Amino acid sequence: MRTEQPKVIHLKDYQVPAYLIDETHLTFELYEDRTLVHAQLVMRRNPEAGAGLPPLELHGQDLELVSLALNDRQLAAGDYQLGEESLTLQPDSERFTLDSSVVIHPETNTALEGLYKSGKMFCTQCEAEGFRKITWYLDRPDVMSTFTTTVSAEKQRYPILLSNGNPIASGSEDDGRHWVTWEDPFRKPAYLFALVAGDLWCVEDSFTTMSGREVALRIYVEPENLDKCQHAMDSLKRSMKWDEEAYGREYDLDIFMIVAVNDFNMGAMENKGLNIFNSSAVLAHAETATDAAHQRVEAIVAHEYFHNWSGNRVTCRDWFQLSLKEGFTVLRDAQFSADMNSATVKRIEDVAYLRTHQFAEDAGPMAHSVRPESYMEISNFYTLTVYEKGAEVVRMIQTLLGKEGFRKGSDLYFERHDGQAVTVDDFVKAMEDANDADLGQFKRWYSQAGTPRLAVSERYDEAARTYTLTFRQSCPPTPGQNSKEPFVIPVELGLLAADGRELPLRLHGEAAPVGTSRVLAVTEAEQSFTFVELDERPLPSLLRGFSAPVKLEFPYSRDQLMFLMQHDSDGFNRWEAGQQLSVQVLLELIGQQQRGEPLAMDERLTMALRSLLQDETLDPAMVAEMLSLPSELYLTEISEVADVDAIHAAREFARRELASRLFEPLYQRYMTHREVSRQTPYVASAEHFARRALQNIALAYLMLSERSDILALCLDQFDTADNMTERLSALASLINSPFEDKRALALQSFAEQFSDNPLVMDQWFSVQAASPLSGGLERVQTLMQHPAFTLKNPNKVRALIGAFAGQNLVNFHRADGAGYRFLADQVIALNAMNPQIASRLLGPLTRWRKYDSGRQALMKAELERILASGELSSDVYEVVSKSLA
Ligand code: B3K
Ligand code: ZN
Repeated sequence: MRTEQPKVIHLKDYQVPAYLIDETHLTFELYEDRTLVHAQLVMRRNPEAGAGLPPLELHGQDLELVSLALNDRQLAAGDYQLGEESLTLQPDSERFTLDSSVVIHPETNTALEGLYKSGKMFCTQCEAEGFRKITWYLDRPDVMSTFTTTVSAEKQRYPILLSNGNPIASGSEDDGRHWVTWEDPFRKPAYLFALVAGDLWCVEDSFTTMSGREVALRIYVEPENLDKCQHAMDSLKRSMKWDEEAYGREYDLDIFMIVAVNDFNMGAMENKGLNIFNSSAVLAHAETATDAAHQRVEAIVAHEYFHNWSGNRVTCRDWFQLSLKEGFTVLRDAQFSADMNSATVKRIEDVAYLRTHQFAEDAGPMAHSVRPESYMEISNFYTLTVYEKGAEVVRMIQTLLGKEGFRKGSDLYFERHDGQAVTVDDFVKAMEDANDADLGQFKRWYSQAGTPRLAVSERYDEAARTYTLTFRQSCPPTPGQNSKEPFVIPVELGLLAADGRELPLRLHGEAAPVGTSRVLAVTEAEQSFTFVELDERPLPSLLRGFSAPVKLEFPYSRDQLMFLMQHDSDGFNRWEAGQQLSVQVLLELIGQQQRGEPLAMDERLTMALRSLLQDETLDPAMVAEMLSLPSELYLTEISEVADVDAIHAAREFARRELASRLFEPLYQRYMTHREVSRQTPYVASAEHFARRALQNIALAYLMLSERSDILALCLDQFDTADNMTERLSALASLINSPFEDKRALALQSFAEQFSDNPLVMDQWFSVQAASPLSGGLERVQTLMQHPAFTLKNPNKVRALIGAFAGQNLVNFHRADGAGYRFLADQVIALNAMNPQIASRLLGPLTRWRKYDSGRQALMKAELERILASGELSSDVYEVVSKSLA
C-alpha cells in the first residue's frame, strides 16, 4: 500500500543485471504462525554488465530479516541498507555466496501472491514479482538459477511436501516434523519457483516421451476431489503427445505434477515441473462441471504444459516481453483445442471473445501495445491484449509464412534460445532467419496499440473482366500514440460466383490462377488488388478464418450475407455472415426502440436461421453458434454511445421473435437431442458437446414461449439430467422465466444438492448474478450474505460480483448509479485484501466513455471516490488514474 504515486517502469530503461545467481538453495520451515526461509545464493558479477563491483541491490517485500552473511561472514546492521522494498550491500569479490534468513507470514497473506495458505495447505504464486515476498532475491526473469529446495513441516498436517524438479532426499524428525529436498536442474527465473505443502492425495499415471523416457504424472487434490481428476489427466497426456507432434517438443523432467488449490488469483501457473492450478481449471466431472468447464480444463492444462517450452525453457528477458510466452502459448493451446475438437467452433469462440473484450480494451483508457512501453504495476498487464491479441499476432506470422515455414521458425527459436531469457525481437528474428523473410514492418503489431480498421471497396469492370478490391487501413489514436504507421494485414479471401462456386484467383500479372482461397498482404494505407478473367461480378468472402485482428468494413447487403451464410466454403465466414446479418437487424431494432417506434424484425434473419435448423447435415455446434445472437456486450462495443436499455430491449425482442417464428424446428431439434442425451452416458468429446449445445440453446429459446408444456420439459431436464451441462442450462432458462415459484424451488434444491461443492456453488452464484430480471443488484447483495460466499476467495468474487458487473448490463448500468456504487464499494474493500482481484474487478467502470453523459458522470464519480478512498495498491491506483486521465 502506498500514499505516493507508484513509479513508472519503462522498457527503454532496461539494463542487464549487474549480478547473476548461479545456484539457489532454499530451506522453508513451515509453522502455523510463521515461516522461516533460509536462502543461500551462489552469485557472481555479470560479465556483460561492465567492469568494477557496483552495489548489489536485492528485491524484497514484507520480509523480516533475521540474519545476513556474505561468504560466511555475518553482516552487521551497518553493512547493508534496508529500503522499503530493497536491500543493498557491497560485494568485495567477483564471486560470492550470500546467506539470508527471513521470517514471513503466509498465514495472513490474503493477496495470494508469494507464499500463502489456501484452506489448510501452503502454496505459492510467484509470477510476476511474488518471489520477492519469499526471500531477498534478484526477482527478474533474466536472472536464471538452478534451485534446490528443502521443505520442512509437521508430518501429520502436511504429509505432502512438493517443489520444482525431482525429489532427492527426505527424512523425519523426532518432533513430528519431516522434510523433503527437491532439485530442479534446469536454470529458471524465480517467477517459476513453486512450493506446496498439505494433506493431498494424488491420481497417478505415466507418459512415455518420443525418445522413450518414462515420465510420472501426478495430479494432487484434496481427498474429496480424487474422482474429478481423470479429465485433466487425459488432457495432460493428449497435450504431451500433441506438443511432440505439432512442435517437436519433448518433456524434460522425470515427473510432472499439477496441484489444485481453491484460492487462486487466476486460472493456473506453469511453475517448472509443478503446475499450480485454480481448482476450477483442473477438476471436472460430468455431474459437477459443464461442457464449457471441461473444455476450459483441457485448454488450461494444455496451456500450462506448453509453457514448459514456450516460457520456461525459453523465457522472457523482462516483463515487457510477456507476450513472447503468453501470446505464443495461447496460440499453441488454441491450435491444440482446434485439433481435439471442432476447429471452426473453437475459432468462432475465440474471435467472438477477442472482438467483445480485447477490442474494448484496445478502445479504452488502458489500451496498450502487445509489447507495452511502460507500466506501474506489471500485474495489470496480464491482459487480453498481451494474451489474445498476442496470439493473433503470432497466428498472422504463421499465416504469412505458411505452416511449414512457421514450424521451421519455431524449431530454430527453441534451439537457438534454449536456456535463455529473450525478447519478442528474438522470436521474430528466428522466424525471419528460418524463412529468409523480412518481418520488419510486421513488427508494428507489437508496438502500436489499437484495433485497425480495414475498409474495403470493390469495382467490377465488365468489359475488361477484372475485379478490383481496394483496402484502406487506419488505426484510431490510443493513450500515448496519436498516429500509427500502416500494419501488415494478411487478408485471406475467396471470390464466389452467383451459383455459389468458388472462383479461381488470378491476380493481374500472374500467369495462372493460384487456388480459390489465398492470402493477400495489405501493407499500405491504401492498396488495390485486381483479379482478372472474371466473367461475372463475384461476391468476396473476406478475412477468412479471421486472418487478422481488425475491424473489417464491406458494404454487404442482407441478401449477400444470407448467400454467404449458405455458400461460403470457409466455415468461420459462414458464421461471420450470420453475425453481420444479426448485427444489422439488431441495430435496426435498437434504432426503432430509441425512436419509440413499434419494433419490427427483418424476416430474413428468421429465414436464414430456419434453414440452418432444418439442415441435419450441419455440425450441431455450428448451428448452436449461429443461433446465438451477438451479445449485449458486443453490441455495446460496436456502438458509438451504447444505449444499454435499448440494446437489451431490442435483443430480447429479437430472441422472442425468433423463438415464436422458429418454434417448430426448435422443438424438433430439442426433442431429438434431449432424447439422445437421455440415453447416452456423459462423454466429454466434441460430438457430445455439439449435441448438448444445440439442445440447450433450443431450450432457452423455447422457454421464451412461456408455455407450460415447455416448462415441464425444462423441469424434467433440470431434475433428471445426469450431467451439469443439461442441469445448469435448464436452471438458467428457469430463473430467467416468469415462473416465479419454480425459480425459487429450483435454486433452492440446486443449492441443497451441491452445497458441499464450491465450484458448483460458483455456477449457482453466476447464473443468478447474470440474470437480467429487474432487482438484480438487490439479489446480488443478498447473495453476498450467503454462507457459501466470501470476498476472500477470488472464484466467488468473479462468480458473483464479476458476473454481475460484466454480464448483467441492464442491472449494473441502472440509471441511478447504484450498480456502480456497489462495484466501487467492493473494489475499495478488496484493495486492501487482494489488490490483483480488486484491479481486475474495476474493468467495467473503466469503460465509462461508452455511455450517455448521465451514466458517464456517475461512473467517473465512483472512480474518483475509489481514488480518494485512502491508501491504494499500485494495481488499483494505475487502473483508476489512467481511466480518469
Ligand atoms: N503465467 C500465468 C499468469 C500469471 C499471472 C500473474 N499475475 C498463467 C498463464 O498464463 O499460464
Ligand atoms: Zn500462460
